Amino acid sequence: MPGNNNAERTYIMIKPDGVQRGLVGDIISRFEKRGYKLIALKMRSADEELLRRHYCDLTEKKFFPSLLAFMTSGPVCSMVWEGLDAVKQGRQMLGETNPLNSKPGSIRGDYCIDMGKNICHGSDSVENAEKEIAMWFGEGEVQSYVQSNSVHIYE
Ligand code: IDP
Ligand code: MG
Repeated sequence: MPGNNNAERTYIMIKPDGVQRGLVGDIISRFEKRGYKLIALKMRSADEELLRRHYCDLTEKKFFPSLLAFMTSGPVCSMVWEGLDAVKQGRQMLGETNPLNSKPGSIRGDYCIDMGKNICHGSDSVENAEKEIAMWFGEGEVQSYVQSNSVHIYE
């Protein structure tokens, strides 16, 4: 429903370390249990061209080559979650970029210790979320459906 706050969308990605460590199910489960609606999901191996677009604000950083090597080291799991404040809540659920600053209870705060292997990505603004969704998913890959339990999730 356009114009409806409950329809905010965010792009969440489980990075190659999270896939290898078997955390896909747990991460999906956290978003499901929170009440968010899963509207797209797939695995893929990202190439350099896509990652340069995805991380366009970071390409000049010293750590970018190692980020690129890490992100192309194996498949990622891409998701779109929809719901109230999905972008900000998604970031809260992920934790801080540096796991040292991530509170226990967050994904990074529970599962990782190194900034270069921090398990997951979440969009940092509604605008970037829409860009990232369009980058990682094609038309028709994002579903539109009524979440039947929404009356128990929203006032
Ligand atoms: P975010 O993932 O929390 O949004 P960004 O600043 O957008 O953080 O950085 C993207 C990713 O680049 C981080 O999640 C992390 O994997 C990596 N990264 C960011 N800063 C550093 C750093 O200083 N050293 C190593 N890797 C970094
Ligand atoms: Mg970021």
